[in-house]
Amino acid sequence: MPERDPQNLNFYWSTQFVRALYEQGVRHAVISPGSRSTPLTLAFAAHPGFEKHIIIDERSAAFTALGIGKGSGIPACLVCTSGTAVANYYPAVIEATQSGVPVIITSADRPPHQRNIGASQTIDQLKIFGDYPVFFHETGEAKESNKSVLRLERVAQQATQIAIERGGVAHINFPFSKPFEPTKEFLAKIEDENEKHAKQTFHQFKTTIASTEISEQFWSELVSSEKSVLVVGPGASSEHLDTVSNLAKTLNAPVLAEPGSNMPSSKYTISGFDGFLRCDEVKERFKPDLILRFGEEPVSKGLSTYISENTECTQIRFLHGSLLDDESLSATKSINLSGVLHIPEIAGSVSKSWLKDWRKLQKDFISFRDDQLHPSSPLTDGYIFHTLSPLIPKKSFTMLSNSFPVRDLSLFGNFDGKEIYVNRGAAGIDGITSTAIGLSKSLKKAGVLFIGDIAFLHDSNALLNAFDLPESLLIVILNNGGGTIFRMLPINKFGKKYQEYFETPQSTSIAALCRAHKIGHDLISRPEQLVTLFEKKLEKSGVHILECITDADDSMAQRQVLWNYEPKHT
Ligand SMILES: Cc1ncc(C[n+]2csc(CCOP(=O)(O)OP(=O)(O)O)c2C)c(N)n1
Ligand SMILES: [Mg+2]
Repeated sequence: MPERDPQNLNFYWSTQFVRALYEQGVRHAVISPGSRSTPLTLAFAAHPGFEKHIIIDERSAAFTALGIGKGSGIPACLVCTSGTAVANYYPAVIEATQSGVPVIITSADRPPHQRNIGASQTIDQLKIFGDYPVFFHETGEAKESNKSVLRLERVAQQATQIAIERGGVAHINFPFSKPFEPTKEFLAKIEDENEKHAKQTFHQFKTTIASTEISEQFWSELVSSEKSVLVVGPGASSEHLDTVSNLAKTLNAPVLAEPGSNMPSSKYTISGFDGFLRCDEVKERFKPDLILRFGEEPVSKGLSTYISENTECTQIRFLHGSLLDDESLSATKSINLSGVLHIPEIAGSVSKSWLKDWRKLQKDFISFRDDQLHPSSPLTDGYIFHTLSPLIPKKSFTMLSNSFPVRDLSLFGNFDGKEIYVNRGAAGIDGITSTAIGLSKSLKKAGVLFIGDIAFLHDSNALLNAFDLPESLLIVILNNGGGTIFRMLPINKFGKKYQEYFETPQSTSIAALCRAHKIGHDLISRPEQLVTLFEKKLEKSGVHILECITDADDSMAQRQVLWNYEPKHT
C-alpha cells in the first residue's frame, strides 16, 4: 500500500489528521511557510474542504485565526514550522484563552533525538505556551498502525471539542523526520479521495448535551437495542449512578460496575466479570449490541478487553468533564452529561433472556469460585478477600490499594453495595495509607484498607499521622513477599534480575515498625485467626494492622484458575 511507503508516511499521517478536523467542522487553515511543516501544509493544500490563508508572519497568522474563531465559534487550524515560528503565536494564544475563543495550533517539530544537540531551528516546543492552552498533545512521530492513526484522529476530535467547550487554544506538536514530501502519485491519489471526502456530511464526534436536550431519535435508537450492557468504572458521579440505575431498568441491562464506582446493588449489577469475561466462549455468547460507559476507564482486564473487542456495536461514553476519556478508542459517541438523564417512556425491544443469562453466568461463576477457595495454610490473597469482604460492615468504607487489591476484591470478593475508594486517577502505589487516613478523618466512620506489602512500606510515613483517628481504621496488609503484580509481565521469566529489580521483596519487620509507631499489629498466617481478629479489631477506634502472610505462588495459581473459567454446559 502506498501509505506504507516511508516516503508517504508523514503526509498520510497528516492527511488523516486533517480529514478528522474536517469531520469535526473545522473549515479554515491558516498556514505560514516552512519546511518541517510540509506534511501538514500539503495535507491542507490537498483538501478542498478548507479555505486556506497563507500568511508569512506567524504573529499575524495567529491573530487571523483568532478572528476566524471569534466570528464563527469554530476554531481555525494554524500550521507553522519549528523554532521561533511557534513562539510568534504567543500573544494571540494569550488573547484567545483570555477571551474564550477557540483556536487550534499545529506546530511542526524535530523528533526528540534531534533536540538539544544544537540542530538548527530547534527550540523546546513542549508546552511552550505554559498554562494558556486548554489542551496540549505531542503526537509522536508518524506511524502507520491503525491504532496510532485512530489515536491521531481522536486528537483532532479532542482539540476541536475542547477548544470550543473550554474556549481557548488547543496546541498539538508534530515531530517529523525527513522525508516530508510524498510521491506525486500518492499526493494525486489523496487529492482524488479528498474531493469525495469534502462532499460528505459528518456528525460531530461529541455532543455536549443536557439531560433535557436528548432527542426522541436518540432514545428510540437506544431502546431498539436488544442486548445492551452498562459499564461503570471508578469515580462516576452520583447523578451518573442514578442515570445508570434508570437505564438498567429501561433496557433490562446488566450493570458491570467496578469497585470504586459505588454503584448501588440491584438485580442488574453483575459481579465476577473479571473472571468470566476472559473466556472466549463467554465473550462470543454475550456479544452486546450497545455498550453505555460511565466513570473512569475500568481496571479489570476482562472488562476492558470486552469493551475494546466489541467495536462493531454502538458505544456511548458518558463523561462528566469535557476530556474525551476513551482508552479503548472504541466509543462511537461521547456525551458530556451533567445532571441525571431523564428517560422518557418509550417501548423498546429489549431481550427478556439477556439479563437472565447474565445472572445465570454470574451465579455459575460464583459457585465455581466458591469451590476453589478453601481455608488453607499458607493463606492466599484471594482467600482473604473472599473471607473478609462479606464481613465489611455496610456503614463503613473500604479503600483498595493498587495494584492487585483493586483487582482481587472484584475477582474473589463480594463488594456489592459497599462504599469503596481507589486511587485510579494515576494508579500509583504511593500515598495509599495516607489517603485512607484522610478518608477516615473526613468520613468519620470505620474503614478497612486492603494493601500490598510494597505499597504499605512505600507509605509507612503515613503512620506518623495515624494516632488520633476517632473511628476504627483496619489496615489489612496482604504480605505476599514483594510486588507480585509484576509476575503478570514477561519480565517474570528473567530469574534473579526479576526478583532483584521488580518484585523487590523486603525484609523490614512490619511488627517492629508498628511498635515504633505505637500501633496495634497482629500477624495472621492461619485461616482460623482471620475472621475473629478482623471482627474484633474493627470494633476498636484508631488504626490497627492485620498483617496477613500469604503465599505468592498459590495466590497467582488461584487467580489463573478463575481467569481461565469456562462455563459448564448442562
Ligand atoms: C509510585 C509508584 N511507584 C511504582 C509503581 C509501580 N508498581 C505497581 S504495582 C507495584 C508493586 C506493588 O506491590 P504490593 O503492594 O506488594 O502489591 P502486590 O503486587 O504484591 O499485590 C509497583 C512498584 C507505581 N504504580 N506507583
Ligand atoms: Mg505484595
